[in-house]
Amino acid sequence: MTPFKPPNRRILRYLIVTLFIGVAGLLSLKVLLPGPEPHTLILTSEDMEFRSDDPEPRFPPGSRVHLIFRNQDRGIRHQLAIPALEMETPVLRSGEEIRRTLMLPGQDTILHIECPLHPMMSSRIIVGSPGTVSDFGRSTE
Ligand SMILES: [Cu+2]
Repeated sequence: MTPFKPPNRRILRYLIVTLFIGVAGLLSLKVLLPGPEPHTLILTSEDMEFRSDDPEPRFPPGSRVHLIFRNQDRGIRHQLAIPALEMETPVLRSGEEIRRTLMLPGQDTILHIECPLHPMMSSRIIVGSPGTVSDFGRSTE
């Protein structure tokens, strides 16, 4: 019977340390390198609708978007959710505003925006040039 040979601990430790340094290096590069300027999207809720200056906001895949959501509906609470990004704001009272940074998917798609309190409210963000590309499970008609 051959005796059990434990793995060489020095080699193991060397591999773990190398891996750790590599990952740390990559992470710091990502933090230090200036990425593309984030985009800004201002959405408001008015008269039970989502509104923005651009009725069909479009951003490149993988971009970072600073979302500003303002509830401008008098006396009505609203919420903003983007299910495909698993993102949901708290319920905003009239006059309240919230900011979120969104990381858009890396592929062309359409992100649907909803108000969980009012199913008739909807909007969308176009990512890239989706055409008939799947938009996370919903048909693009
Ligand atoms: Cu609403």
